[in-house]
Amino acid sequence: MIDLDELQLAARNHGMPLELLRDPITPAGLHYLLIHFDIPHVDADTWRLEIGGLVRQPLSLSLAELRARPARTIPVTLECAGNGRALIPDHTPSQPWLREAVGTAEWTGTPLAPILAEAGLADSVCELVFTGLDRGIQHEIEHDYARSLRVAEALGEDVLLAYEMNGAPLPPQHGFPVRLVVPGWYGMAHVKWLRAITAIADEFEGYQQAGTYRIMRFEDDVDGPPVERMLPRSLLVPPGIPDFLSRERHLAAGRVVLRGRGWSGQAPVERVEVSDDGGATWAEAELEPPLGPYAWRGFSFGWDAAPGEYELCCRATDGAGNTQPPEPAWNYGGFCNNAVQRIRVSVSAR
Ligand SMILES: Nc1nc2c(c(=O)[nH]1)N[C@H]1C(S)=C(S)[C@@H](COP(=O)(O)O)O[C@H]1N2
Ligand SMILES: [Mo]
Repeated sequence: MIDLDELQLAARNHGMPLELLRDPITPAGLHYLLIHFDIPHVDADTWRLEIGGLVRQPLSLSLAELRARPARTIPVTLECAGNGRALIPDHTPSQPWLREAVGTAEWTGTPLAPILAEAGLADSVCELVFTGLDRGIQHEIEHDYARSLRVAEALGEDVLLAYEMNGAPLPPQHGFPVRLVVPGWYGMAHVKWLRAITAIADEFEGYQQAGTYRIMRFEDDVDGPPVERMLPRSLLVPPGIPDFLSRERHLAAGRVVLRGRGWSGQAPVERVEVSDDGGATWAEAELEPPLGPYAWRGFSFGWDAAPGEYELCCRATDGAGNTQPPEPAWNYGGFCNNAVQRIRVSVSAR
């Protein structure tokens, strides 16, 4: 069960209502939200992005200067690494997501790689550190929210300094004025309220990099593999109508088209299967054309619903052969739970 500390986080950070899976692009106000500390107040006129550390030419860019650079818009699915945490027993107390910490927006920004080229990375550079304007205390460590990327990842052609979400300036809660977008990676890499990019010669030791986002076997197990790219996952638009409290679904017998979306940060989704018996048997869903290489892919499945009780499931497989397990793999942080979704459905005679 969740405690009051977790409820306090859940009341600040909202998920995407799963019925929004019907839309390819999630409206900004319905996209999930994860904010570790407070939303910083930012004056766009005086804000600057400082690019420094081991570079030949440090840069200081205003919002107008960033906006004047070449722009790209990419639909990107973002998912919190803790999505599904509440369904993992005995995890560290944290944001108690069920399955709703996901959304897809069109992010507009300027590619990072040419800016790093202009700054001129020294040969000794190992990682780039991305620091936000937000500060707080986690695990008794006071720090600015900061994450790093290895040079090769930071130079990826689709990594953006994004200043628009769905064609409008970033809302305060999503990182105004500028956030990092690292397509394919779990949410923690997409640093909001960006203030600095620093080139360093070692591996970054900041708390959000070295002290968490690891597959931990016990508290303070920081030697586990780092959490990076999203594992494949798929979710159904909940069919029929919900019961207010249990959220169990109710529908009338007959043909229903089940719809949903699947994604993976490892490789594009190539297959989705649906089950109406809790995963005992599976049938192929039909895939919609992809929205882009980093966005969820729509699917549909024609289901002949006879009166009875069902457990609907769906399962995505990506082009690298990764798929979803029936049960979560346990880890102390409650990360990367991509177990198949289970929806209780009650079908009544017409
Ligand atoms: N500066 C900063 N960036 C941040 C965070 C944060 O707390 N501070 N949270 C991260 C996490 S854990 C996630 S899942 C995503 C959530 O992005 P969203 O709120 O725009 O959906 O932002 C990431 N970037
Ligand atoms: Mo997250």
